[in-house]
Amino acid sequence: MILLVALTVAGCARQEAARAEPAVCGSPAAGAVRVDAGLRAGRAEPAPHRVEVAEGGTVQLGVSADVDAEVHVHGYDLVFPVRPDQPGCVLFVATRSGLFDVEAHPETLLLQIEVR
Ligand SMILES: [Cu+2]
Repeated sequence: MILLVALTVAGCARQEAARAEPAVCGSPAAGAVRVDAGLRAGRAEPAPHRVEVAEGGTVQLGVSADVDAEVHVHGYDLVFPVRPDQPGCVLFVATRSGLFDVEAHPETLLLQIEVR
């Protein structure tokens, strides 16, 4: 059973975020835009970049890290954990247009998702 848990997110303006359901990282989801990001030695790798997604499209976001971290997709308020031995993934439908930061908390910007 998977529980959705509201939790406090430090380091940004959002007070609450939904804990995202883990998704499968390895296999690309059909029709989804695959976005990968990494956190290495406290920095985004590759360097923070912008990814365009059509509104209504599905995004499959995968993040790997060399430390334990929480990844936060702003605007959609999705949070999921990553660990060195376990990349984190989330699959979501881009129903809101705009420019949204994806952070590794507390404050490392990994990338921006532009939904238009
Ligand atoms: Cu955040």
